[in-house]
Amino acid sequence: MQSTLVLIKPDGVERNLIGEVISRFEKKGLKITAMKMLKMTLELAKEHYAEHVGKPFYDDLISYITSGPVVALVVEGREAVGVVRKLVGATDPVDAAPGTIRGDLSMDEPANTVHASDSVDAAKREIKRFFPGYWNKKRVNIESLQRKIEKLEKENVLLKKRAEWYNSQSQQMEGLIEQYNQLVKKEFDNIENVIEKMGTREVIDPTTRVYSRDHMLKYINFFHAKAFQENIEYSLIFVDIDDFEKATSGLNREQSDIILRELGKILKETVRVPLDTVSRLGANEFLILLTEISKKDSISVAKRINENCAAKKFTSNGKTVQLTCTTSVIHFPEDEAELSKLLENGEKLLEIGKKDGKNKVMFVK
Ligand code: FUP
Repeated sequence: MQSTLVLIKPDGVERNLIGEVISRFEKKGLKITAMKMLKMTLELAKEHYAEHVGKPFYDDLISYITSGPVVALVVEGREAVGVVRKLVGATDPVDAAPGTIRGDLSMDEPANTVHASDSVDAAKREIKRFFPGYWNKKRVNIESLQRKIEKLEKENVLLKKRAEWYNSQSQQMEGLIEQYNQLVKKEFDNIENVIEKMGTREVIDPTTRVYSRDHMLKYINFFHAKAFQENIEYSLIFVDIDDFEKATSGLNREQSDIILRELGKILKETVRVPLDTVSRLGANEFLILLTEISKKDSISVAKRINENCAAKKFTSNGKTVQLTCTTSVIHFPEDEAELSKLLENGEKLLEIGKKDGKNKVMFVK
């Protein structure tokens, strides 16, 4: 990048051509980096035109250049010295090509509108002459830019180091996550094996989210033995939905499963979970184990189940469904002492109840 000195001479200022001249440099793509208006002293004029001392036009030149204000500019750009000289045109405006400043705007010497440095060395000297601090400022600017670059380079190195560190951390993390996933998978496989060995895959019925039939029968077996040994009263309540197919006609399997799940929820809400255990025995049939309860209270629970079911408006796929249930209550040890008999009689009572009508509560009188 070069800098060069331009003077808009007294005739240019006098004829209001400052803007015109500057705009030609700017339009070309050069940059005005310093500018001031001044009246050249005799001393400055002599220094500036020292090379012309003794020439016939010298006196005229000096008296002309000091006759009025001039505008001094520093113009910066790639090959600025030569480019500006070309834009300015030949010294004698009569010879200057059209399109150049002198070619377009002047007719006389020495009033040829502009001066421009004729070499890089001259530019350096002349800029210093009119803008004594210019090069210092440039140097300071360059130095401060260099300092900034050094700082950025250091930061860049730090950032690269940090990025490497994060990379290595994330690789380690990925390794750990992989190890963890493998452990979890192993653990899952173990659990699957245990469930397999227990003979049932499902403790909870996925449709209704109450206990599965398998789980319930195992649990009742265990609980019955305990109740027998420790003289604990308990009841089994069998719950069957009346005419479920008919009530849910028009709904597909998934949609009627939603209603079954709702009913499972009502059952859990009606009994004393976790003291009591609700399970799904068959398609539309549930079995509930009520522990440490009298027969009378168990019958009340069965009635409440029927009431809660009848009061509920089940909805699925925009269809509202009303349901009733038939329930049977069988009590240990009052009604039966053997578990197989308890189960058998509970089912029988339920069958009798269903033949008898809907919404019945059956128990041994
Ligand atoms: P330039 O570098 O184009 O400004 O030209 P020079 O340094 O050769 O001349 C300096 C100034 O002297 C010119 F701007 C015009 C003036 N001059 C005359 O008046 N008569 C001449 O014969 C030559 C130069």
